Amino acid sequence: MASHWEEFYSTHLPPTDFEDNRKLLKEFCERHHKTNQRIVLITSGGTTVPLEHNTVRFVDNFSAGTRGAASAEYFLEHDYMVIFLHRLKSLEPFTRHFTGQMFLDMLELNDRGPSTTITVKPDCVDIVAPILARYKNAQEGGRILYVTFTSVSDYFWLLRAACECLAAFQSNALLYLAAAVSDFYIPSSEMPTHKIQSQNGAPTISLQLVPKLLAPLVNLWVPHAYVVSFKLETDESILIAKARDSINKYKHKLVIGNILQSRRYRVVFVTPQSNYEVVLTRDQMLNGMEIEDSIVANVVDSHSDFISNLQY
Ligand code: PAZ
Repeated sequence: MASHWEEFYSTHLPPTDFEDNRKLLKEFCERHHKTNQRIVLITSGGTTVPLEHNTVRFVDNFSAGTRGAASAEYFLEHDYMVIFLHRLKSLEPFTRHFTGQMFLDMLELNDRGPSTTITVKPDCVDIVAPILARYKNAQEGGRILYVTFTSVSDYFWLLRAACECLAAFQSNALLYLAAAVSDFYIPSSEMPTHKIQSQNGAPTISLQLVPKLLAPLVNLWVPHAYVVSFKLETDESILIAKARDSINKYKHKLVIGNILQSRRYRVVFVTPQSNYEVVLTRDQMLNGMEIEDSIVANVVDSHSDFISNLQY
């Protein structure tokens, strides 16, 4: 009998641009594998659960993509190659610093004379220049690949395709699963084709459990990689127990637990042996430090230990 996750793939079609993305993933991984680089797959943002095949309405998952986008920048600073698998239109590395009208407010339009020029306002140069330099460095060195998903089904297909390409990196591959993935969905076969009509009365929507992909991911797809998952809770009293359940069940290396309201300044690292907190002080926050800087530094250290322990 097929397992729950196998059945999911056999009953849900890949996204329309799947083959293009698979090619990009393959090319990116092959290029960096040749030079023996460390590579991280970051998943970021929330998945949707469509209510109709021609989707007008969907159930969404909470996540702005801040954790994933900020972490991508820090992994690049630690010389990792980055696959940034993220929800379409969620926050991205580098551009995340200029949301809304902010970027336009930093520009000056000079339309005197024969030609129009646009410049960065002198007092904004110190803000834009270092971010632009890091962006160009990552972009021009081909060190980051952006791949997008929207629905939970898109995410599943792309996650497996990325893992297939990452397997060759063995222990040099790090998976940093920060996306907020739906736990419930409507199977394709039970979804109406067209927009649900209100004249038929309030619909009764029955959701089913999504398969847990951590099991095949850890055991079959990337068995030699360093796998880190995140766990979000709203009830502090169950956070560590849930994180520990996850690590005991899936046997990966690390679960990073966080509480919705405090996730910007406190997380807890749960390993098979211990748990410890990573916290940002008020002063550090006021000085513009981000918790992802410390999270990534800790994860990189643990990944390095993991690699060196394999060599002895
Ligand atoms: O994207 P964001 O910065 O607003 O939030 C990050 C997060 C809370 C989604 C992430 O840290 C996380 O916990 N992801 C896993 C969520 C889950 O338990 O499925």
